[in-house]
Amino acid sequence: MAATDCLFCKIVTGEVPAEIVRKGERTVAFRDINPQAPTHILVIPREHYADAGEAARAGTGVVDDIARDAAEVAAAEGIAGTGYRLVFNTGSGAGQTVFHVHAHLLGGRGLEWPPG
Ligand code: IU
Repeated sequence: MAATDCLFCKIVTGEVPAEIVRKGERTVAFRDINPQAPTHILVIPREHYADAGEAARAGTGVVDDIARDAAEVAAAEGIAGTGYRLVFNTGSGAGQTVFHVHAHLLGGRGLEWPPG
């Protein structure tokens, strides 16, 4: 179910434009407007969940769908071989600013650890 006034729900419905790279049965992937790496794509479920914990607790397998579809996008972007990072910022203290769960798919450059 879409949440009113959720920007990412509006990207799913097409009300808000985005550079979509993959439309799946349960997820949509689009390029981040403020990329932090040569490849920076957000993978989101079509259904609205505030964060990764809420999505996992729903018990619908949607977090698996996100991870699997992100792997497909990584392969299509040519970064599956060199490696990529999938990040769920969860909570404002961890940098979450949009409260519709999304995995950041980052790659195309060396990625340091620990992250900032
Ligand atoms: P965060 O983990 O909630 O901070 O990530 C939100 C991301 O959404 C962030 O990287 C933004 O650049 C990105 N984003 C976007 O791609 N398109 C938008 O219209 C908005 C944010 I608002």
